[in-house]
Amino acid sequence: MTIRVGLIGAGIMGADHARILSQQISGVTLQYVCDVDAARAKSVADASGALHVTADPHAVIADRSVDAVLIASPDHTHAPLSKACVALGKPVLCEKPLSQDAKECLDVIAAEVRGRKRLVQIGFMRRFDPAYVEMKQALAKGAIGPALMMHNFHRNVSAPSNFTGQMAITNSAPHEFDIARFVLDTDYESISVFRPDLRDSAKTGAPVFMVLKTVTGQLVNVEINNNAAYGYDVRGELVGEKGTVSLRSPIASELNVNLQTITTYAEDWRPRFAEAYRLQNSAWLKSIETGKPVGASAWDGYAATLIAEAGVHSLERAAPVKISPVAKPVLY
Ligand code: ISE
Repeated sequence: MTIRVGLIGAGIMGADHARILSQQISGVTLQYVCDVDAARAKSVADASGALHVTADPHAVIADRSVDAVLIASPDHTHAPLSKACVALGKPVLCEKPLSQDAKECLDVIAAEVRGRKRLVQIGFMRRFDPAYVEMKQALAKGAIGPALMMHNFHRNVSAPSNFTGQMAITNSAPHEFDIARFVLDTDYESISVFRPDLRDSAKTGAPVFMVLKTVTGQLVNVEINNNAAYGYDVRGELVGEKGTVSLRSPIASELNVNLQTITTYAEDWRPRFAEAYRLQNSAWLKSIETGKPVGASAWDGYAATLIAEAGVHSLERAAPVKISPVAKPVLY
């Protein structure tokens, strides 16, 4: 079965998904690359062998030659376009976040509940990262005893000029909010967010340090530093009563020269999580064939956005904020 995909968005992530689908996964063709920037859409289409280019996302979603949709357009378009896919019964892989607004996430959930079918997968690709999978498996089989804490560091080289300090919480941190829920198989009770005084005013967005309590008694801390300068560096350590499990970055080699051992950091998340994206996209396409959803659902997208909203409020109020989700529909 060949699955015909319509790609919406030809920016950093759209181009990378086009590369993954066209070069790393069989049984899939790209019918469309859609972007408001025609030149960018054509460039990605030419590189990936996509058949058509357009600037109209709804034409992509409605086209009968499109079996499934991958949304990699700007964040504010994710929820409306996901809803349009659900309305037409089209499976969709939507890049994170589902929305920056929890209420918008609930609209997508309501559309799926009405259709009685999960069609939306959210692009929390770390759930497919081999290191996080091993971390979750170690906990599940009791290798480290009951989980107590999870430490997370998420550092980018530098933040883009449009990146506000709040986006450390609403754009970057949703990865940690989701992966800690996934690994610990739990939900959050509260979040407290702190920020150090940034000396370099030229940098956009100071680091944030967050402490979350889970409903099952664990502590999760998350440092987001989008101006770390030295490299793209994501670390995680799960602490249990008998031991710990730490992530190891997929470094291919060590250079030994001049009395030194040198390893190199990735410049951004794409090489660091290349295997996670390949496995995520492959699993998504397989789920379309089997009809059995995989990965993060629209509910998981809502959960991450709800935590992010509470995190922004905690930073503003300089106080802990409780997390109060709505009742989870049976569908999830
Ligand atoms: C970006 O949108 C991503 O999703 C990356 O995985 C993350 O590392 C980065 O901080 C985000 O801005």
